[in-house]
Amino acid sequence: MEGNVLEECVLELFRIGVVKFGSFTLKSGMQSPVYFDLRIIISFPKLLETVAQLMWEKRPGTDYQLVCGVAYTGIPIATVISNKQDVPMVIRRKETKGYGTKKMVEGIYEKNQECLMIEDVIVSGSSVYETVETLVELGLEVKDAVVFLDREQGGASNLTALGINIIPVITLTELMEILLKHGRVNQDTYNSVKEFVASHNDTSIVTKAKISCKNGIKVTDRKDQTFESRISTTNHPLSRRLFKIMLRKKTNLCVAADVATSQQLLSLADQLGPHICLLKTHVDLMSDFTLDTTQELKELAEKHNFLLFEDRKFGDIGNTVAKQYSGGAHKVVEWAHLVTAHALPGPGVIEGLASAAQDQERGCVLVSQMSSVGALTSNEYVNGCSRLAENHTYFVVGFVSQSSVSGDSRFILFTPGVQLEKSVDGLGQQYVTPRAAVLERGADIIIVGRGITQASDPVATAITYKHQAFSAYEERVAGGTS
Ligand code: 5IU
Repeated sequence: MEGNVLEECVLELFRIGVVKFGSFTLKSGMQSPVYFDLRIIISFPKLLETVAQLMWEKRPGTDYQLVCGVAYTGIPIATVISNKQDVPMVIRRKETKGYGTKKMVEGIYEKNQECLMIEDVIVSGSSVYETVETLVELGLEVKDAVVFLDREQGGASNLTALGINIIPVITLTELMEILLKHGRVNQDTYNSVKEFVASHNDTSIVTKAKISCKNGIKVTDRKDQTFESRISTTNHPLSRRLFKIMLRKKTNLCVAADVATSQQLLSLADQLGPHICLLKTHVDLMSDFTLDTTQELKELAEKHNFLLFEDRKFGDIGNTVAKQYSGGAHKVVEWAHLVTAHALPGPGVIEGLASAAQDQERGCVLVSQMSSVGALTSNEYVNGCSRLAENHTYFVVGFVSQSSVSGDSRFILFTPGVQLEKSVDGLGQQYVTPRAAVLERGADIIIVGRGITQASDPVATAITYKHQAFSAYEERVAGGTS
């Protein structure tokens, strides 16, 4: 019976133009002789209902508290399932609002609820993976994903390896068999698709970390690993130094000294030095900057054992950033261990900075997400940053971010927008507490500016931030597996 419903459904999908033959470029850049475009299903409500029913019947479990459709075409299918089966639904946004994972998911949910994923087509499985990853980060249990069509290009095995059980309603081969049997395609078309499937069955996906599901996949996420264990996995000498400083001084606090004079900068560095692992500067704010100031700063950094971090946010082509970094009045490369860079220009910005650093021990931190309201750091940008970092581990130490943008334990996550109370500053800055930054947003190091520099007692206040952030880190790794 189900066989007939499925066959009729496939023939109907073919009739309305969901299945196309020719030469198509897939999202991954791969050329394919067949394209399956289920997006138009929303124009055929009855057929949409059939598709949703066929998918629901394939669910392996019996006790889902939620359904979630992968954007975009999974969403209308999941909506129909949710409505017919009376199972509440959640939606994961495709574009981030630029902050926290929580804001990426709409709908009401509770930790440990089991969610069934719904997707129209899988090629490599990356869209399913990204959606599951967000839901798992929020504490939901996601084991099963029903997809309408498996294009048999490696997606199912990619996801199985990550602990996600993929159940297709139909594979591309089965779909072609139905079309051939009913004379909708000829033998040549059938053969060309078969050959394509046979020669394109091993796509891969880039993953942040393995998904932690009840089915026992080991969590290897950065957040769960101690700084000690990360010393041996990172290959950047400055990351290793920073981990050692944090452990020795029991501090993951970076102070942002946005001050106007050398005297203020040096005084803060000396007073706060014992409590910080890193001092972040904007030396272009200073009216009396000279290289003598940086000489004294370097001495204080040695005396108190912290590193220097100039937040210049380099963002031009390689040739220009190389000159900006080594030249001008500030000669940043000569004194700052770390600098920030935007990923917008692509690999050239990192290569330019690295060329100017020559053989000095220097590194950069990519701005992956910003703390300000309405930041334009989309998901695609964030993923692009991670890929850039993975390809340039000799120079990239980590990311400035507002969420756990990478599960890769080699990278250090720096989170600004931190104060003792959740608040805003009137010019777009948004603050979370040190605990929330470390435990909810996955920060390794918190960056605090005015919360400390404008406090009536900056030293006592820095000690409070230091304790809160470091104990949150200890709590985080105590809950981990390594
Ligand atoms: N900073 C942010 N948010 C960001 C990035 C950098 O606040 O997303 I990238 C900088 C700006 C300032 C410091 O130098 O971090 C935070 O200072 P306050 O804690 O005073 O807001």
